[in-house]
Amino acid sequence: EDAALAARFQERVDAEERIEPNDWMPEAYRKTLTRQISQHAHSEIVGMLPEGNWITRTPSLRRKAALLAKVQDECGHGLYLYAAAETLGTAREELVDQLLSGRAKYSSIFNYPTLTWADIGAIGWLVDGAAIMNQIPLCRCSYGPYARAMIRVCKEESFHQRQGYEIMVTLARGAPEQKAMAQDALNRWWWPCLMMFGPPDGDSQHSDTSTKWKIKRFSNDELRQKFVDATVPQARFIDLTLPDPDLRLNPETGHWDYGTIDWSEFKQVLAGNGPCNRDRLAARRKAHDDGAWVREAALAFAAKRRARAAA
Ligand code: FAQ
Repeated sequence: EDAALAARFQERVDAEERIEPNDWMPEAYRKTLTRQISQHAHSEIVGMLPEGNWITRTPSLRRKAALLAKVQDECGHGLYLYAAAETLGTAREELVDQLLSGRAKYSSIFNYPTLTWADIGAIGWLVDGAAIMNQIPLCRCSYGPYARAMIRVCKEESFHQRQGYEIMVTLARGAPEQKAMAQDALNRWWWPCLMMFGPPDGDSQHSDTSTKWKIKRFSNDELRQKFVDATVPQARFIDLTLPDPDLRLNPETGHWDYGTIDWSEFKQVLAGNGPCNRDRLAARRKAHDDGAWVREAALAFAAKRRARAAA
């Protein structure tokens, strides 16, 4: 690669200029962004499944309307993100194929089951809360299409987070059984949510280059800490207990110190051995197969239109 082009590229990034699809960029920049954006897209699409599980069993019509809207938003985010990834030169069909064949990653968090209604509250509160923490800085990502997509996505995630927290507030102030259900969901989702931010900084292989290229603005551990600090008072407000006996305010740093994360669990989930990995991929494959007729019809229609235009 041309060293002068690479230097010019880095200058533009350092000057906070946005890189656009037709601009020159290092191959490794294109590759890591395609990786991250497509993983993000897959996460949105697979992320519809745990909550989709409860659409037919919401406790009220109002809850159903909100949950339906949220899950539809996630689908929209996925499509938006596939479109952003495509601007880097890989076709959506190829990206989807990577997911369905098990070659692509998606967020570890979506490999956990939604056992009770309270899980829908916990996902909105914690999973969307973590997603926002990670995505707000991505609104300033050096790659234009990704940064712009994130602005709208973050606005919607913020509504999702409130929706989830409000479910938790309602349960936590309800009957003892409801409060117990909320606590149980918090117990199960807390640690996996901390893992969403990725491996500890020392083990994060992409962080150095992604920071240099201003894809990442904060490290995995920095965002994880921000999330813990933001969530502790929210849990206290509804009188729920975070399942971490080591959690305490550090008077020197002003941050909440937390206990040791079980990274072996994270590795197992990434290796395909989480509680729901197989179910999630099976559901996506079935949806893809069931939708084959739509793709065929769309292609046939496009071919007809082309033939008509040529005639
Ligand atoms: N799960 O070197 P790093 C949502 C992988 S929110 C699985 O630190 P990087 C909204 C990583 O890919 C969730 N894999 O990597 C929603 C890499 O593997 P690779 C999606 C993980 O990229 C809410 C390896 O470990 N959000 O969907 C995870 O610098 C509710 C080494 O890691 C995004 O994708 C993990 N948790 O930092 C939807 C945000 N963590 O690729 C429905 C955009 C790490 O070499 C319902 N992504 N890995 O094979 C990012 O910000 C970054 O990619 C990080 C990882 C921070 C996730």
